Amino acid sequence: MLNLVLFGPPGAGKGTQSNLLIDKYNLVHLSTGDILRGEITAGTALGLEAKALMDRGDLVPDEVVIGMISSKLDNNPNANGFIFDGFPRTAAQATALDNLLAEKGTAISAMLSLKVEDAELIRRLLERGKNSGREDDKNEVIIANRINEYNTKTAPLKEYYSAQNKLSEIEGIGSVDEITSKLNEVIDTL
Ligand code: B4P
Repeated sequence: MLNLVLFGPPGAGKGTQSNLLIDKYNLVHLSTGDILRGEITAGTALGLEAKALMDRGDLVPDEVVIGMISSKLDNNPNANGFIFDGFPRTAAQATALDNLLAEKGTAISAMLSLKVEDAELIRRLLERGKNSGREDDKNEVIIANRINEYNTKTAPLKEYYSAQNKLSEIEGIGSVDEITSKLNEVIDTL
C-alpha cells in the first residue's frame, strides 16, 4: 500500500495537491478538515463542538479526529492506499495513526512536507477567505493563531517521521503544476 502524509502549515497547498495526487496514484483522500466541515454542514453534535474551535483556529481534540480517521480506515478495506491531509497534527495523532495502520498490516510510506513562508500563507488564506465562507480564512488574527498552532504542536512531527527516514521536504512556492511535479518525483521513488 502507498500511504502518504501530506504535511505543511495552513495554506501550504495540502488540500490542493491531495486532490491532484489521488487520481494519479489511485488513493483515498482523507482530509480531517474536510470531514469536520462535513460534520458542521450536517449539523451533528461533533460538528457543533468542532465549529467553535475551528472558527478560532484552534485544533480539535485528538480523540475526535483519531476516531474519525479510524472509522474511515475501516470503511475502505480495499483501498490501494491513503493520502492523509491535515492529519496527523499532534504527537498523539501520529502515534495513533502508526498503531491503526499496524493493526491493518501496513504503515506510512512517506511524509511529504510543503515549505511555504508565513507571508505567502497569509496572502493565500485571505484570498481564499474572500469566497470560501470559512470563518478561519477571513481574519489575520485567526490565521496567525492557526500558524502558531502549527509551529508549536504540528511542525515537531517532522522529527518523528525523519527519525523513521520517511521525511521529504518540498518547496511549496511556485505554480500548482510545478509543485505537483516535484511531489510526483518523490512518490515515484518510493
Ligand atoms: P484544514 O482543512 O486542514 O485547513 P488548511 O490547513 O487551512 O488547508 P490546506 O493547507 O489544505 O489549504 P490549501 O493549502 O490546499 O484545517 C482547518 C481546521 O480544521 C484546523 O485549523 C483545525 O481547527 C481543524 N483540524 C483539521 N484537521 C485537524 C486535526 N488533525 N487535528 C485537530 N484539528 C484539525 O489551500 C490554501 C489556498 O492556497 C487555496 O485557496 C489554494 O487555492 C491556494 N494555493 C494552493 N497552492 C497554491 C500555489 N502553489 N500557489 C498559490 N496559491 C495556492
